[in-house]
Amino acid sequence: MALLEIVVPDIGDFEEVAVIELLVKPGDSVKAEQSLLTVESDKASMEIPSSHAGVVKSLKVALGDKVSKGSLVLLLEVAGDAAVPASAEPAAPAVIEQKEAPAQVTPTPAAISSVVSSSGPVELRVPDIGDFKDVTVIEVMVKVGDSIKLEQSLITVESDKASMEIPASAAGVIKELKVKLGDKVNIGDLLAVLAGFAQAPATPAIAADLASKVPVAPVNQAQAATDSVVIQLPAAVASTVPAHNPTVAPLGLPHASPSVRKFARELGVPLAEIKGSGHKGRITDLDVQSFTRSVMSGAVQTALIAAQQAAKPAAATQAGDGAALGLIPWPKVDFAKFGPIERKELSRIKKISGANLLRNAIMIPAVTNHDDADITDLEAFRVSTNLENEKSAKSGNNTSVVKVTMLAFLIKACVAALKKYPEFNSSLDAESDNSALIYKQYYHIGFAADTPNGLMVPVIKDADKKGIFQISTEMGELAKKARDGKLSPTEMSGASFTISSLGGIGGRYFTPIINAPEVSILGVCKSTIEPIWDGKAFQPRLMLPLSLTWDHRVIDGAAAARFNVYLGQILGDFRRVLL
Ligand code: CAO
Repeated sequence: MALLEIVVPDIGDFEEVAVIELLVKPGDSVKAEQSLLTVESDKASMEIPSSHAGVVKSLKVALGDKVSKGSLVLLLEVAGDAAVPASAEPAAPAVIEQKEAPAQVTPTPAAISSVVSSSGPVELRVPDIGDFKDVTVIEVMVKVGDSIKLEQSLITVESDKASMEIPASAAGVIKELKVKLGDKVNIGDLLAVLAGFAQAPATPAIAADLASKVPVAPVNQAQAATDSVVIQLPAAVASTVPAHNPTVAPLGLPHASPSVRKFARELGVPLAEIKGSGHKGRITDLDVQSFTRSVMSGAVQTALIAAQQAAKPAAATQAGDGAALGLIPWPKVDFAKFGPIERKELSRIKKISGANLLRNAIMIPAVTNHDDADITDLEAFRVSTNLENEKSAKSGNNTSVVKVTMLAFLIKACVAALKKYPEFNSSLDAESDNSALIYKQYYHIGFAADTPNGLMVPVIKDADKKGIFQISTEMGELAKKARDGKLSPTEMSGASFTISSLGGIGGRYFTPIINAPEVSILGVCKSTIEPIWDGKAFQPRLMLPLSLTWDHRVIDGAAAARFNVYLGQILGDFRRVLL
């Protein structure tokens, strides 16, 4: 085994670009060419892939860090030793090969001057876009007759790993458009013909800027003699499209081009909340505009009311001053005036989950039903099962002792209730503006885990097919991973229902926030012995407080009450599952 330093390769003109997404963590096995992180400048984002297969030993960058060519990204443990250098320069094999970065073509001064002085029709062709071949046009941002500016994006192309915006190297009016949605393009393909340089840059300063940013192919002699000038477009800028990858956690980047992301950032619009109307659900600038309009026009009135009710200090930190929702500004207080204070940055998890919680609290018309389940017999069974296990372990009959937890029984009971009331295991179909319900035929149950860094929700997949022992084992492993910060995105995604248990801590009832796009969540608190009237006398029974929050767009109050009653009946007597 050898340790390899992975550094940022030559990424062209990009300097001091921000790390906006970490796609791996220590302990992860990565394949060669697997993406490690995403960086973003104001114009583009790109994934930095690994040149080697190996295991991530440690990360050397954090979200928000600024990196440039040569910055150390991570240490990778790779098989073999002598063949691998301990530290690799960008050009060395340890880093992403040059071909992975946007190709750079150095323009000649002659080429530049021919660009800026020509006034005839101009053919715009696909530049050298590295290894990308037969990439699909997924967005055409211009049309015939459009006056385009220098560097305005013309089209977006997409491979299975990345999307690229192709900007214009010259200003002018589009006379002919040679590509349409769905076309496959390659280097050199003709994209459009400009009717001359209506606003061609002419000053030396702009020409110099062109020289640094716009690679221009040598002018073809034959064409130079005519009015047409063949211009090679700037090297493509790559943007990641992780939304296509089902294993990526819901916190991945929305499916949008860099310019749309920039536009959204400028307006303070959270892209994650926008439903894209473009190809494959891609978010366009029109989507960003209409989202902004709907917020400003009060179309999310319900949301505003909920926001006013739910506004808490933590919410303000996640949503700026609330102005985007039309709320009065959040009070900014100089607390130091009143006494000693200490400021501590929120953890990354808190920042991310805070934004999600705020969105869910605002967007979902949520109601919570409280009920109690009599778990006297179930708890007795759980305790005796654990005792039997321990005994059998001591006598050497059972080497792997699994502690059976109440949460494991709750998961099984919830699966039974979800089967009986399937709308609780559904999601609104965002693709059709919430006009349909998607009923899931799988039962992946998320459970909230308290970790030193904040709340995480690992998921027990296919809980309907697993027994109590297996669920208890998996839960123990996932909860440990959550506390150690080692959960993978896959282990946190795909839940169809969530349980938040505060049973081990205390309290009576609470109002959990739905984990969108799920439509309900069960909160569980500490069970206590209570006097329950059996018709003749009060009996001491162990009662478990349940708090079921549900989305009123999907579920009615009566259904929620039935779900809780049924859940209580199952927890009271699991044999009912068989009925
Ligand atoms: N009532 C009474 N006691 C309970 C109970 C309940 N409902 N649930 C668990 N307990 C007891 C258990 O019996 C156990 O006691 P012993 O140590 O004496 O055996 C103890 O609490 C710990 O229980 P456990 O090991 O079974 O753990 P758990 O399944 O309750 O919890 C986990 C696991 C990951 C859910 C928990 O560690 C956790 O993180 N809980 C917090 C979740 C949270 O933060 N929710 C809020 C989300 S909204 O902000």
